[in-house]
Order: sequence, then structure tokens, then C-alpha cells
Amino acid sequence: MNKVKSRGSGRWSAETSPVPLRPYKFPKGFVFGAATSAYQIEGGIDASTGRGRSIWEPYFEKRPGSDTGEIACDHYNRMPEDVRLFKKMGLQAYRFSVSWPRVMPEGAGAVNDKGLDFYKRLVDELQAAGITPYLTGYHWDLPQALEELGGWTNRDTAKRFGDYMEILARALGDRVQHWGTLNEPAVILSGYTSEGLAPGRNDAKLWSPLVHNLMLAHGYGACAVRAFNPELIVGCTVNLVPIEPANKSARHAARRMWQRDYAVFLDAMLKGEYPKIVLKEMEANGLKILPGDMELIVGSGLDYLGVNWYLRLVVNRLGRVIPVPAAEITQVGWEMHAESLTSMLVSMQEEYDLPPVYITENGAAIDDKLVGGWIHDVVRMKYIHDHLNALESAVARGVDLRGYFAWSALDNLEWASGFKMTFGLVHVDRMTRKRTMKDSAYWYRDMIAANTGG
Ligand code: IFM
Repeated sequence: MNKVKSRGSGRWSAETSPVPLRPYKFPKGFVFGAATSAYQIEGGIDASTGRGRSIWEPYFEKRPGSDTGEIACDHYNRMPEDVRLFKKMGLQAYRFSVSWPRVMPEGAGAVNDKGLDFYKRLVDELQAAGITPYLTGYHWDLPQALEELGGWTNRDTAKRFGDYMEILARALGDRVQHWGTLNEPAVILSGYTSEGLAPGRNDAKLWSPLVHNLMLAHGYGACAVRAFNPELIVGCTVNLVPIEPANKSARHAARRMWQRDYAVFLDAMLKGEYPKIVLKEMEANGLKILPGDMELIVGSGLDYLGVNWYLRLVVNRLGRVIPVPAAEITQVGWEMHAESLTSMLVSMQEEYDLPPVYITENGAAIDDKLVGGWIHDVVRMKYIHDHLNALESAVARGVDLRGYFAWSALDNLEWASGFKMTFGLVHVDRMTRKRTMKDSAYWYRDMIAANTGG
């Protein structure tokens, strides 16, 4: 990424945009949207809402002083205002997640109608605004009642997820066409193998049953949606981080890390098997594949693959991540390196029989400054621009890309890192919750118009 100059204070204007605004060569029907997730924006977790506890409440109770999702962006109460804002931003599509404990407070059994109504109203508001909803069933907020039964280490949770997706399909399947099962299985399981995310169990040995149970959850969830209506479009979102070798001697380590952390999910869903290179380790770690499991996972089929992409990593021959000299990094320390997105997608295209791909998240955490009511977040704008360029190159090389969702529509709770890490196109004041479109939101709006003739 070339250095870009920040603008002085003043109103956004496309004419003086520091980052080019141009039409991209994307296929017809390509959608531009933005994404959020339930726990990161909703708030509304008090008893009056009927929502049950999620794994995040005990996680934050053990860490007093942390920012939490208690109010977050207060989206639960401000949803119509937010949808109006998304319309103002010119979004064609909006990717959101449903909170499992809001819909099923105990994770199974009784349904909270108030919770379901919230999502029905959200979808209705979106459609009235001309914005296509893309629903994700699970974005990391497991009902605590299920965690007490073992959470994702318990195979039964996968089955419960299927039941929950069936409830969602019955309630929303008449108005939502695009469905996603899980968001980022690799990160869901890191909440068990490390402390950084809920439930924070920090037990590396749990890895292999977790991989399998999450893949089963995808299978049960996808089948439940298809059983409701086979015409619905069902996918799963994985986060992918290309692992690049620092030199020739690091090639094996890089390949192994990619296979273990990322290809493990792609192979399961697209080939119906786990990569040979990691299978032994999985078996030694308690992997139990029952008859029919892999058929369920691959057989549920992916109508699309969602890819969340933020960074690449460079490793040495021991598989240790090494710093890249002169790398440009975001607020969370992730390297901005859009070229790796093109090469990763192209090599996936060679390796798999890839379904259509959506970039379901991509964005940059930047330490924004509100100056005179404006936020000149040129770096974020440039980040999105560079990644759209990278995607255009992937399309030119044969990748079937169908859409791009910026992460995130709003500044939100970056989990254990709190509210300081800001990824939003829209600034949210932490005291008043006032929303202010950043320059990147105006740029994104104008870029969408340039690409849709809007
Ligand atoms: O905020 C997260 C999101 O919940 C999942 N994908 C990565 C984002 C940035 O860390």
C-alpha cells in the first residue's frame, strides 16, 4: 500500500477524494454491503428482552472493568435508525447475525418470540429500504446453558444448532434468501483453546473434537434450512489467513499451518475429508468420526463460500510468525497486504471445486480522530480500495466472486479488545451512541453508486 496523505478538516467531497472512485470489473449482480454481528452491536441483553445468557456474560464477569456487549451500539433499540443509515450509505446488502440466546434463551426448547420478532422487523426494515439481508446463524454468542453442557466440545451442540436453524428458517425463510451457518469456525474454537475469546477455556487439546463438532453444526444447520426450502441459498463463512513462507526452508511449516488452521474446514466442507497432513494429529487428539458424518458435512453442500479476510502471516521454518520489515499495519497490528488476497483465492480455485465466493468481511481497525464533526479515515478507504483491486484481479483470473461486505457497518465491540479497536465505516460515540458517517462511508457510498449506476 502506498502512503496516503490524510485530508485536513472539512466536508467529504467525491471530487477531492484522496482515494480513486471507479467502476470495478466485477460480474453482473455483484453486491456491495457491510457486515455486523449480534453481540458486537445489539445490547438489549436485560431480562425484559427475554434473551438468555450467552457465554460472553460470564466471560466478562470474570474480567471486571472490560467493555462489554451490555449496551454495545444499542442497535436493539435503534435498529430502524441504523437501517436508515445503511440506506444513506447506499448499501445493497447487509450481513448480520442472529443471537442464539435471544431466540432460544436456553439454547434448546422454548423460543423467545420477542427475540424472533426483532429479526423479523430488522429484515422487513431492510427490505423496505431496498437492502438485501444476508443472515448468519452463529457469530460466537453461544447460549450459556449449552456451554454448561460442554459447549462446542459436546457433539450434541451441533445437533442443537440444527434445531435452532430450523426455527430461524421457519420464522425468516419466507423473507431471507441468503443464509450462513457459522462465522469463522477457526476463531470459534480458539475460544476453547485459548483465553482470548469466550468461553476462554485455554485447553489446546480440545482442538480436534471442536473442528469436527463445528463442521457437523454446519452440516445440521445447512440441512435444516434446505429442508425448509431447497431454493434458499446456504453457505458458511470461514476466516482465511494465507500463511506465506519466509524462505524455501519454511515452505513445509507454512503449508502445515495453513492445512491445520484453515484448510481443515475447507477440505471438510468441499472434499468431505480432513487434510491428510493433519489427520494423524486429529486422531491422536480424540477425533471421532461416526458413520455418515463426513457425508453430512460435504453433502449439505455449499451454495457459496463466505471468506473473511484481513491479513497474511509470514512464518519461518519452525512455523513461527515473523515480522515483515516495513509492513504497514492496522490498529490491531495486522499487516495490510491486499495482493495476498488475490493469490490466496486463485490458489484455492486451483485446489478446490469452489462454489461462488463472497467476501463476507474485510476491513481495517484504525485509530480514528473526530475533527470538527468529520473523520478523515483515508487509510481505511485506501484499504478497501486496495482489496477491491485485489478482488478484481482474482475475478480476472477466474474466481467466481459474487459480493463484498465491509467490516464493519458500525464501530462496535471488538470482543475482549473492547471499543477502542474501531473497524466501522460509521463512528459510534461511546457515551451518546450518536452515529457519524466517516469519510470511508461516503467513499463507499460513492463507489457503490459508480458501480451500479446509482
Ligand atoms: O470483529 C471481528 C468479527 O467479529 C469477526 N471477524 C473479524 C472481526 C475483526 O476482528
